[in-house]
Amino acid sequence: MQSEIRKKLLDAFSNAGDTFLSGQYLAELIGCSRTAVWKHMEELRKEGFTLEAVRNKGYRIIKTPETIIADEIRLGLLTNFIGKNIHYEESVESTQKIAHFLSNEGVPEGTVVIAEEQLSGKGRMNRSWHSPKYSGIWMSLILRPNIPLTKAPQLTLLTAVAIVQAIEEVTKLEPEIKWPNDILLNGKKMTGILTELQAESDRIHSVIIGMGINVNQKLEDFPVELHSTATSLSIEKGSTISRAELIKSIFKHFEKLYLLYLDEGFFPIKLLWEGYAISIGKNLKARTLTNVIEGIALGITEDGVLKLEDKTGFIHHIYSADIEI
Ligand code: BT5
Repeated sequence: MQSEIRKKLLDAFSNAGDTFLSGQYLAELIGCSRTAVWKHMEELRKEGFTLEAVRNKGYRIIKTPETIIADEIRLGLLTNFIGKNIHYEESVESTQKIAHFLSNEGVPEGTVVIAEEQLSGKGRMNRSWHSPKYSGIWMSLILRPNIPLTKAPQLTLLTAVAIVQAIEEVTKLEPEIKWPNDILLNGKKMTGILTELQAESDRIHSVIIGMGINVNQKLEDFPVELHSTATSLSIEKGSTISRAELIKSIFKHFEKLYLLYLDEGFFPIKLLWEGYAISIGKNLKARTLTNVIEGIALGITEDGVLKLEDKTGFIHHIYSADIEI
């Protein structure tokens, strides 16, 4: 919906209070047909507005969507640096883009960019990430760890553990991790993680960790092509979940794991990760950029690399791939 039309509609409803506004009135107000009004109302509903439509009376808004209030996150936040500096936006192309920019500006480690909506959310390898308004957590975290470049993928695994622990704490659901960057519920993808680096030769300048978590979407809010593969926490739980509470919990678990990692290395994180992983011991197909390898997943190495044993007994080390179980 054009932002001008959206503003006109929301202003009209805000002035009307509890009074219904007829389809005819709204059509004249924004200069379109009544069918187009109905379509606009549908879009508002998808954004999280609760609407009432009554024949011969028209429409009214009963409840506006829950927005992520940065102050709500700050209140009771139990961390020292993760999430202490929040950069909040209503609508962006991609939070990753803003995080890269802010990182270059020298913002402190632990700064996060959170948006209510992404117009071109990014997945890996230039794929897109569907990020509708008010219903998910779309955020990018800026880190500046003093680790070699090759160890950066470990942070994707660490992030997955932090998100799973937070989801368990807040929703009591029990998600599983699919190597390297997916979190699933009932076999469907509910979270994706995108780790990007800013580095010179072997020195990491910063690591930007993008987290996309489907929280309050209904099935019909996903594009049709994702209906059989994607899910949200609220679909699985059957109730709405507070995004601010979940974000706070992710920050808490992340900081704890990250400090442990900087102190003791990847080993303790690896143990936790293995406890949540679904792919281990299973027969998998790994699609890399150049190859498809089939075999049994033996586990991950000390560096977080997937070990896959093929039919001949050869053990492949997979650094990056899409996995089919
Ligand atoms: C990922 O890529 O899973 C990484 C997603 C990272 C998104 C976050 S949101 C905040 C930050 N800002 C960004 O711009 N990105 C990050 P990949 O493994 O390549 O998976 C992408 C594939 O997942 C797509 O090709 C779709 O098939 C599917 N997909 C897209 N949107 C989805 C969604 N909302 N839920 C489940 N699956 C989705």
